[in-house]
Amino acid sequence: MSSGNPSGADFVVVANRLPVDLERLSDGSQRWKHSPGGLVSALVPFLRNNSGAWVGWPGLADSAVEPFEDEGIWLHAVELSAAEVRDYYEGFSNATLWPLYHDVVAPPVFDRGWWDSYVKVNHRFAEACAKVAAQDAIVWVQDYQLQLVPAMLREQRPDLRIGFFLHIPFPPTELFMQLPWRAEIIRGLLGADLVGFHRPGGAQNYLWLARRLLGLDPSRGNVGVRTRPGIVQVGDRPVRVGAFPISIDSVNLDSVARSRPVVQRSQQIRTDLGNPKKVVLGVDRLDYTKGIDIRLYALQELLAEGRVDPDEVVMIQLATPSRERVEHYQKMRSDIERMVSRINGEFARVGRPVVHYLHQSVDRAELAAFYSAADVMLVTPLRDGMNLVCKEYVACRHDLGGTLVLSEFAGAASELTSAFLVNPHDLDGVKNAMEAALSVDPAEGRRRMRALRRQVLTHDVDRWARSFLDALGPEQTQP
Ligand code: ADQ
Repeated sequence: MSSGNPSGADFVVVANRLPVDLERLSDGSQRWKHSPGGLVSALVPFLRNNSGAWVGWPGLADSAVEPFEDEGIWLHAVELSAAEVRDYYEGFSNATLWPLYHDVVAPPVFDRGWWDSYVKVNHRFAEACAKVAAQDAIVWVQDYQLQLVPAMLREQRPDLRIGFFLHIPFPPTELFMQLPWRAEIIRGLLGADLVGFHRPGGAQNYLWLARRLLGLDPSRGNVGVRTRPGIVQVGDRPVRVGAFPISIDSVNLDSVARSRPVVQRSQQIRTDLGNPKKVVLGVDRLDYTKGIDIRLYALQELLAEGRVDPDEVVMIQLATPSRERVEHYQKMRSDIERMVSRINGEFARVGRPVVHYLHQSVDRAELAAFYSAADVMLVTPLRDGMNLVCKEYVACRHDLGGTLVLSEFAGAASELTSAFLVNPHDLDGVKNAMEAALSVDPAEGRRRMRALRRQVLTHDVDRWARSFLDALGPEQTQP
């Protein structure tokens, strides 16, 4: 057991990915690219003020990288082989856990080889973190790829204060019970002092499973846990379990959307579209949980029934390429692209497509311009831990324009109650909500948007990070 690292970092974030991506260029050389997500910007102040470090995979297989400092934060790369990327990441993380935790909207694959790789790679992350963390440091482990790290790390470094946050939904207990390695995952998370979920339902499911899977019979190798509201008692060690709904850097995005170049660009987008009466927008990682197909079906039927006029309404779907080597994603991409061409084949005119589909990532300013240009924003996931896109849309609408159609199955639905909430499994309900959003009375639209903005601007990602870290150990971190 290591006795701790006196010269190490006092605050360590452990995540599957580093906040920078290593890219291999066509000439064989490599370079780092910043990937400025909300999580990174929320944690940067804590990292800088607490001699912070970040442990993660740089995004390229078989890349050994020495630790280096980037903008005041030490980055420690964990190396993964090509086989580990296939088995731990694309396999167990994205073809077992991802579908299982999203209500099995695709069938999860249970493969013992993938599980072995998941255990091995989680060990490597725990070891890397144990080396980097100073005595009594705070460690914050992120997400479903690393659920075994808390217990593995506690075994090596009992001095640490360990938090874990799950960014995706935690599933209903009946579904979780399908997992052959269910007890191992619950035990892995119990190594933390605080386990956080987006929604109280996830926390409750976890508490139930801890009792059911680990608490019944200590003589059979169970740890003998007891649970009470919000706490699992592991021997004399309490593990707190709670809900911490994540958000975005709302104030910053609001000011990006107000900037002159973004306002001009958003007008330009409408002009480029031929100044339609209404612009409808979808923005997603191209993932089968996001319900992109549902909104396309709904649009197609509304057009066919004459409830939407193709001369007046244009839809834009921005889809970031995602997990392109996982088979299910390849099929979904071609299904969606077929639907887009079918709608355009039936309803477009020359120079006037009804659906503009961009399988591309755009930068933050461009994204803000799209949000500002859209009259109706469609966010229709079958299941989503939170969904940040809907919050980003709201943050960009300082003009109180725009209407949000939001799935009840996104974590954000419990906060954004002034949206047009829909059940994405109910196609008629989605169609009705789209029609209502397209024809909303302007005063009613402004009333709804004002309420949405009040929520999003007062609950930002900084507040989320503070509330988690306060619950984990308030006296030890400086914001
Ligand atoms: P994701 O599944 O990635 O996150 P989401 O929360 O919507 O889902 O975040 C997607 C991010 O990607 C947003 O910031 C969005 O702006 C960006 N994005 C999407 N398409 C883009 C495009 N074409 N160009 C540029 N940017 C694009 C997981 C969980 C969510 C949870 C988050 C955070 O699945 O439920 O909200 O983590 O915890």
